Amino acid sequence: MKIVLATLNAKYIHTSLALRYLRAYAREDFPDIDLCEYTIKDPGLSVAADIHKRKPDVVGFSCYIWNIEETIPILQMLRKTNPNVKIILGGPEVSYDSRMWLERLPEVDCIVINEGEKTLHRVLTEFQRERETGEPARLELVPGIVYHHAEKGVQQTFPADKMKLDEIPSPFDDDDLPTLVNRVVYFESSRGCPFSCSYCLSSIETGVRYFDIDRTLAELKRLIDTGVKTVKFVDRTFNIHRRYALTVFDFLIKNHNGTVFQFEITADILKPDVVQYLAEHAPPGIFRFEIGVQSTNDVTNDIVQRRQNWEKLTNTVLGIKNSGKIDQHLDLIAGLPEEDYHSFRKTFNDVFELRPEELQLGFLKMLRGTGVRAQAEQYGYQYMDNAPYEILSNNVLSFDDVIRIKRVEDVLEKYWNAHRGDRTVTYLMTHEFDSPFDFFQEFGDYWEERGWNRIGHQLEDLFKRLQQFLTARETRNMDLVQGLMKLDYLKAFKNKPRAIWWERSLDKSASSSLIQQISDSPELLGAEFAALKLNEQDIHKHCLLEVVPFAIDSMERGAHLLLAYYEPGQGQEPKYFAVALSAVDRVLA
Ligand code: B12
Ligand code: SF4
Repeated sequence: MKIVLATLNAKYIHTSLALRYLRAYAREDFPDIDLCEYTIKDPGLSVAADIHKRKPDVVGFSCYIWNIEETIPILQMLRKTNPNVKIILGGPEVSYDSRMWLERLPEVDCIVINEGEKTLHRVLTEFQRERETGEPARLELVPGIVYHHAEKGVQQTFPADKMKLDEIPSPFDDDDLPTLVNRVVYFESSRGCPFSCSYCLSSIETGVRYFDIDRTLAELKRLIDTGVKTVKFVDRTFNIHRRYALTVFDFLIKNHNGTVFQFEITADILKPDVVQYLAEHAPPGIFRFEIGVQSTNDVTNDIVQRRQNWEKLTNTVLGIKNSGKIDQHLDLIAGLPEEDYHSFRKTFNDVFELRPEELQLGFLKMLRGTGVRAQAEQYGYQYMDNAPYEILSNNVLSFDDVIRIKRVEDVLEKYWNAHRGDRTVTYLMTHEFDSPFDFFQEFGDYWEERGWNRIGHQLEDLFKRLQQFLTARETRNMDLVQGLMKLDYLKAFKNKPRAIWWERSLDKSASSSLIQQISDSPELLGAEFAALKLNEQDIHKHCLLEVVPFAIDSMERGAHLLLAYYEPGQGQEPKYFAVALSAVDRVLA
C-alpha cells in the first residue's frame, strides 16, 4: 500500500515533526511511505500533481491553522482525480470541531483526533485489510477518529488512550537528517502543559509526559553530530521539570558544537539558581528563549486563567539579559479579554522596559477548541470566520484600535526586532517620546499615512524614513539623534559601507589629514586602537570617519570624531573609537 504523508509548512525553512513521527511509528508495517513537505506558498495544483504522480493509495495531510485553507483545495483536487484514494486528515486544526470538518469536507475519509501515531497505524491497518479482503474498513473499531459511515453519516469513536512516548521510534532517520541541516529542526522532549491559558490549545490536554532523558540526550547528540544549525524545542513549557531541563541545558552547554537551541520557557518559574547557572555557563549565542508574557493586566490574566508572577518574570528576564549570553524573545497578545487600547499600551510598555532582544506582538486568534472561543459572545468578539480566526474587535477594543495596534507591530518588526536602530530607538523612547509604545504608534501612523506600508525598503530607506518622520514632528535634539542613527547604520555592516544616507561631515581633504594624523598618533583614539597598529592605508581602506555631537560612551555633548573600524576577514560589526574633536583639532593645529 502506497502512502503519502504530506503537509504545507509555513515556510521552506520549517520542517514537520508530526509527519516524521507518524512515518517512524507506521514504517515497520507500512514501509512504502513518502514524506512530502511543501509550503503554503506553493501553487495548489503543483502540490496536487506532485502527490498524484506518486500514485498513492492513502494520503494523510497534517493540518494546522497556517495551512488548512490551502490544504482543502489540494485534497479536493486529489479526490476528483482519484476517487479511490483514501484521504486522512490529522493535526491540531482538525482535532477540534472534527465533525464539522468532516461534514464540510465529504472528500475526506477520516480525521484523526489529537495524538496520531498509534491511531494512524490502526487506520492504515484497516485500509490494508479492506484492500486484502474486500470488506469495508472497520473504522468504528479505531479509537480517536471521526469518519463517514455509509448509513449513519459522520461518526466519532471514543478518544484514544495517550501513548507512552518512548514507544515511538526516533522521528529522525539517517537518510533524512542531512537534508535538515540548514532548516529549523523541531524537537520534542515532552508532550502536554500543566497550565490552562484559555486561548491556547495546549491547555486542553491534561498531564505532561516525557521522553526518557537518555533518549533525549542521545537524539540531541545525533542532531549536533549531523551539523544541524537550529533546533527548536516544541515543548509547551520546557522548564516545568527542573531537573530534566537542567540536565538538557547542561548537556547542551557541554556538547552544542555550534548548534543553536531555542526553548519556550515560563520565566516566572525558572528558579534563580538555574538562571545563575545559565548566566555563568551558557555559551554566548547558543540558547534562545521564547517567553510568553501576553499581558500584564491582572484582570485579563485572571479571565484567561494565566497565573503569572510579574516580579519573578522580571527577575528572570533581567538576570538572563544581564548575562548577555542568551537572546530573549518575548511575546504579547493584543486583544485578550478586557484589555483595551490603554491597557495594551501599558502591557507593551511594561514589557519593553525589560528591553528584550525581540518583542513579538501578535493578535489573539480564536482557535477552535479553546476557552476564549467558547466565551466569544460574552466578551463581544468579532473574528475572522476562517483560519487564522484573528480577532477584529471585542467589547473593549474596536476594529480601529486593532488597526492602530497593527501599525505599531509593523514598525516594531522593522526597527526593534530587526535591530535597525537600537541606540536611536532606545534614546527616542526614553527622551523624546512619552513611552516606547507612543514612539512606535506615532511612527507607525506616519508610516502608513505616507503609504510606506505598500513599498519595499532598503536599509538606507529605513534610516531616511525615520529621519523624515522625526523632522516632520520637530523632534528636539535632532543633531544628537542623527549621530545615534549614524552609529546604528554603520553597525549594520560587516565591511566598510559604500554608501551612506547622510551628507558627510568631513570632506575628502579633512578626512585625509585626520587619517594621517591618526596613523601618526594612534593613541589619540585610545590604547585599544593603538594596539591594532593600523597604517594610513589600512585606515583609508577599512575605517570610516564621521563627526558626532557626543561622546559615544557617556553621551555627553561635544563634537567627537568617530572612527568605525571594519576588521577585514572577520565578518563582524565594526569597532567604534572616538576622540573629542577639540583634541584632534589641537593636534592638527
Ligand atoms: C512549530 C510550530 C509553529 C511553526 C510552524 C512550523 C511549520 N511546520 O511550518 C511556526 C513558528 C511557523 C508557528 C506559527 C504559528 N503557530 Co504554531 N506551533 C508550533 C508548535 C510549537 C509545534 C508543532 C509541532 O511540531 N508539534 C509536535 C507534533 C508532534 O505535534 P502535533 O503537531 O500536534 O502532531 C501530532 C498530532 O496533531 C497528530 N497529527 C499531526 N499531523 C497529522 C497528520 C495526520 C495524517 C495524522 C493522522 C495525525 C497528525 O499526530 C502528531 C503526532 O502525535 C505547536 C505547539 C506544539 N508544541 O505542538 C504550535 C501550534 C501548532 N501553533 C499554533 C499557532 C496558533 C500558531 C500561530 C497562529 C501563532 C501566532 N503567531 O499567532 C502561528 C501561525 C503562523 C501562520 N503563518 O499563520 C497552535 C495551533 C493552532 C492550530 N489550530 O493549528 C499550536 C498548537 C500552539 C498552541 N498551543 O496553541 N507555529
Ligand atoms: S500558553 Fe503556554 S503555558 Fe499557557 S497553556 Fe499554552 S503552552 Fe501552556
